[in-house]
Amino acid sequence: MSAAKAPLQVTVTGAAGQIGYSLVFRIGSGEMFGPDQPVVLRLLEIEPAMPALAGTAMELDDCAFPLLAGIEMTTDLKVAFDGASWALLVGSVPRKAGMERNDLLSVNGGIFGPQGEAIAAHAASDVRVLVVGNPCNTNCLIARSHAPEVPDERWFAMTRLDRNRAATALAAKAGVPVGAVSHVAVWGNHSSTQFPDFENALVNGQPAPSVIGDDQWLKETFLSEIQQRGAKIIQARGASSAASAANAVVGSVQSILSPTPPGDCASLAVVSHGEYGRPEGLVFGYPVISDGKGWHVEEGLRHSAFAQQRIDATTEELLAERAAVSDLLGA
Ligand code: NAX
Repeated sequence: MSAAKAPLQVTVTGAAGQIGYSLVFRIGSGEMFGPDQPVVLRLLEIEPAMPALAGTAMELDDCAFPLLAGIEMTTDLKVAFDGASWALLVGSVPRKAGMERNDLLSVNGGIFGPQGEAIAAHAASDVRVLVVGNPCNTNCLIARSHAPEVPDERWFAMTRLDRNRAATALAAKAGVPVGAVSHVAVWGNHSSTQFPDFENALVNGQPAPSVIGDDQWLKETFLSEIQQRGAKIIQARGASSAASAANAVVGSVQSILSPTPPGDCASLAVVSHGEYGRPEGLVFGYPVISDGKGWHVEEGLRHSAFAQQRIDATTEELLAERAAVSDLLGA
């Protein structure tokens, strides 16, 4: 019999929040890292949320998850990231009425800079970081700039929820189960300028545009539905996406850790090295291929002038965000 694996240290920030309340159970159950991988949850919160976090931890205890080897609750960055192999940065300050996007960027910069420093100083040498808290691409850029020791390929921001929304919409339009849709990637920013790439998406292995046969729907209805889906959920639920966001965190991690099926791609925002002519250093949504150990941005995809214009627009937005936080960037 092989020896039991050592527990994996997994940090979740903002763990008492809505997404955290769904996410930590899916990690504790073993769903994220597999049925033979024990985990220790390292849960970071701010002081006012510690009582709620204690409640979440009680519920984790009450699940009696055999793979949950420990729960650490803390407000201290050093404790939170100590030995972490995965840092899931969910906690952030939501946009409040009257707050400009630039205010939001700088408030969150104040959170993600110190977290980047703490990751560099205290996390495990194999740490991987997934930023969920919005604006996630630029928060990831800020954290990474404060942790230059952590290689570029370990940083990710989440576009998976947009990808899942896009896959579901394409499947509904084509009249097929969602599992028949593949190779869906969201390009650029996780914001309303994102480009969910329907041109390279596949339905039963065939190009989605030819299967769907309705260009106008793809260019207008589909794009705006995916770009505005988050706002629609808020309208309906009175709160932003939570369970589906946690589900997308699970999917993002699995898409990094598991080989990408042939003909498919993962959708992740990663540090640009100039792929497809995007500026270096931006945390940019791309199609990604993983072999289970490493990953690369998928090469050789083509875009129409229409798609290129959208990709350029989301690039411009990310450049403007980077300029807005320039004084919060580290090295
Ligand atoms: P909540 O407001 O329910 O929870 C956020 C939690 O973060 C709170 O418990 C708060 O106390 C904590 N927090 C705040 N500052 C902190 C700090 N400095 N250190 C540690 N914890 C801190 O938000 P929730 O609905 O869970 O969403 C979390 C973030 O995910 C938001 O920024 C949200 O915009 C973002 N989202 C990102 C998505 C994506 O696809 N990338 C989709 C879902 C979601 O909108």
